[in-house]
Amino acid sequence: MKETIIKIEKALQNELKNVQDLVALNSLKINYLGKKGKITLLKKELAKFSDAEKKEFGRMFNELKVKATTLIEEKVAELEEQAFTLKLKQEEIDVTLPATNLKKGTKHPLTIMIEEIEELFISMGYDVISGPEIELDLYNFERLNLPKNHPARDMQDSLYITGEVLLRTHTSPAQARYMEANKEKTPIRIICPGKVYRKDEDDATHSHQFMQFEGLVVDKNLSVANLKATLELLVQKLFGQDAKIRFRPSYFPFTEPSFEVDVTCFKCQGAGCRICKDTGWLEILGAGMVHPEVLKMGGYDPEVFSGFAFGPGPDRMVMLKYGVNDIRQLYLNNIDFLKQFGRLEKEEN
Ligand code: FA5
Repeated sequence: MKETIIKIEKALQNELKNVQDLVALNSLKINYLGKKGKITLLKKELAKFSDAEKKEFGRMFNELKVKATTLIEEKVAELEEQAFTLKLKQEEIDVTLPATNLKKGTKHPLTIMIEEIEELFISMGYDVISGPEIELDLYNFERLNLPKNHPARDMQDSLYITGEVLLRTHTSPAQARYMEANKEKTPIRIICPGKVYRKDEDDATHSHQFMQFEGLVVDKNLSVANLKATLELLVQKLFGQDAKIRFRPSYFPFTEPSFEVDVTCFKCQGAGCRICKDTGWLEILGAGMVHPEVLKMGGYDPEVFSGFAFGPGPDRMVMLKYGVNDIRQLYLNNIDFLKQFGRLEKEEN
């Protein structure tokens, strides 16, 4: 019996050395400690011996069983550790490998334009605000000195939702809303970029949805000179230091005097070409001194306060700056067209 026990232990130790994985180890365990395993069957042999031998062999048998269990458990731990280390190695990340070149999206040209405009005005102390695209007739027209049935309402073909609610036709309601909310607070210096909507027929220069941004300054002693200086800075930032502007008299019910503002043609620098129809100038925005009635309705005494406002259309400015000849390109989501505006994308191609 003694020899058998020693033999089994040796055999177990030898076999354990060759076990490479947990599956093989499990069958080895069954082979020794399972119901019909070599060690388990040995117990039955004990019955054959005298009481004294039973005592000695029984102790040896128990020691063998404990030892076998321990050796197998240790082997389990060893194999698990090996498997874990292997897994870590397989999943190791080489941080020195060059990164894969992910295709990046690009900013939409309108976003680029608006961000450039915002940057300039923020640097001059303006706040950037937003207003609702679904607007009340009250702010879109009435508070801007356009009472019901005013003929100038026809200047902007409107999309009404109910009798009193419409899609804003311009960003000018921001003027009325901001003055109302900040009564008597001066100075006001805001720009309000956003989408506007008109029942215009879409063509190369008109879209039924386009961008505008409203500029409004209210303070004491403001004059057309302040408006002109501000707009000069704007066009120089967008079209270069040599860009010049000129004011032409115009009419908006909410400004007096009112102007159409032209910028020197980006293509011919004023010499005259096809783009500017040989005039050397391109129209970019409407502007003027805030009408006394609009100041009054906004809660500002026109005897004390004055203001200027301007409303450029970034779509047309993008067209001018980048030579886009059809406004609809800005709304078609044509990837090839949009890609041209991403500096990063350009570098990649
Ligand atoms: C206005 O909307 C006035 N609210 C601007 C203003 C603000 C005047 C403050 C005085 C003081 P107008 O309708 O001209 O004005 O539009 C302003 C600009 O929006 C135009 O110069 C043009 O750049 C752009 N625009 C007008 N209609 C369209 C259109 N259908 N598609 C694309 N851009 C347009």
